[in-house]
Amino acid sequence: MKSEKAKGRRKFMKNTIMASFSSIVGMPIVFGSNMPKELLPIGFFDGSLPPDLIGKSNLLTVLNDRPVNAEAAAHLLDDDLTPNDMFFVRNNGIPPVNVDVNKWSLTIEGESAKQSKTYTLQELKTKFKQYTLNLTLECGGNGRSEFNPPAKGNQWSTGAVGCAAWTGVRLADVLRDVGIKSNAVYIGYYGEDTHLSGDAKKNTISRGVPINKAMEEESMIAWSMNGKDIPLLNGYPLRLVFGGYPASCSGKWLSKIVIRDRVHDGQKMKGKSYRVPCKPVAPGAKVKDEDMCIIEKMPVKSLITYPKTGATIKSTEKLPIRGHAWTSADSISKVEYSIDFGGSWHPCELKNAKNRYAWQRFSAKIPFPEEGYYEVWARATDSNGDRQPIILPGWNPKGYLNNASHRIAIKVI
Ligand SMILES: Nc1nc2c(c(=O)[nH]1)N[C@H]1C(S)=C(S)[C@@H](COP(=O)(O)O)O[C@H]1N2
Ligand SMILES: [Mo]
Repeated sequence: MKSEKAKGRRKFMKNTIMASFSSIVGMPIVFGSNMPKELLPIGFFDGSLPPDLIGKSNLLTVLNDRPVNAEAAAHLLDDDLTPNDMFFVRNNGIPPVNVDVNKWSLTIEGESAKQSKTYTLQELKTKFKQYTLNLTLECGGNGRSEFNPPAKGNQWSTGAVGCAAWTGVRLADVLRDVGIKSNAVYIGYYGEDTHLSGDAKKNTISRGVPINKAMEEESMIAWSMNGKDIPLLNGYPLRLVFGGYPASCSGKWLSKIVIRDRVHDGQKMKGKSYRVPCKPVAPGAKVKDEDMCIIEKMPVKSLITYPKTGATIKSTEKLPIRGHAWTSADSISKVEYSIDFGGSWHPCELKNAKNRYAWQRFSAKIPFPEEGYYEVWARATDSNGDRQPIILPGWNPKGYLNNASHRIAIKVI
């Protein structure tokens, strides 16, 4: 028989757990005392998601749950701005727990900083001018699953991309407030997530961007996504956002930025991480680390978000299609579609972006000559004249930068 003391302790534990459940669900769990202790409230995780995916849609495809990596299928990314719960998650470690926004601060330091300075979140919000920009984030490994020979790592399909309205301050304004020495070359970030090993001394990831990218007017330190707090999994309460560069540069749970007099040498800046062969190599080739170059600008790309692949349409009707196109250049200049496996291309309608590095909406109404199976392909060209390839671009050891045309299947009956 259990002692009264042990029973009391269990009851205390249960009440504490119930209180934290209630705070996450956002209201009291009325019959909580009846709830078997093995159960997690289903409202925690939208039905089918593991509790680690709090705040995310249960329609996401979970590629990995430790660390969490999840993406949305192409047709789920149809909104002009990607809803917070549909935005992909790419974690290298474990997000911080019990974030206290009132205590959150950001320190700027480094060899090329004129001083070391710490700002509370509140100071960032009041001291600097605020901006809201639509910025596209795409993981350098988006589309990795198509490479052959296969590349190790999360097997992203097409969904490690999203475009949200980010609110925050310009990184340049904050860096200038601290003072930048003339020998500055790069900035690096540090976040408050924990290494999978649990070792507090190890960084999960600490990447960055060249100083000229950091100083662009679209480079942001953001605390809000689509008018709401950034979801915990996407970096709550503070993150960097760099459109046009691999999303790995956009540090989440941001607590420190270093201004460096050399290329930042933090975790995942070296070896094969986020680097590609400086010169093209044959598929499957072994590449020496010294022949690998850091990925900077992301290539032009597009995604068909309507209809869903496999859709059926009557031969008497025109098929409406739409999607998004994005680039690290100033803008997308055209998007075309093909229904004859690239034999001929036809222009899509294209909307202007709200600002640089926002994705741009394209659409078309497609007539089909007769009944049968078709594929709709889309390809974008940007203002630099760069165009998406139809087949897989250069193989590389870690499967980065796949910007091949997106294809959907259509049955015409
Ligand atoms: N602190 C921290 N920042 C991070 C990461 C991380 O694991 N920890 N992952 C990076 C990578 S590889 C990507 S692709 C983006 C993903 O951002 P998202 O999860 O908000 O979509 O965050 C980047 N910033
Ligand atoms: Mo990434």
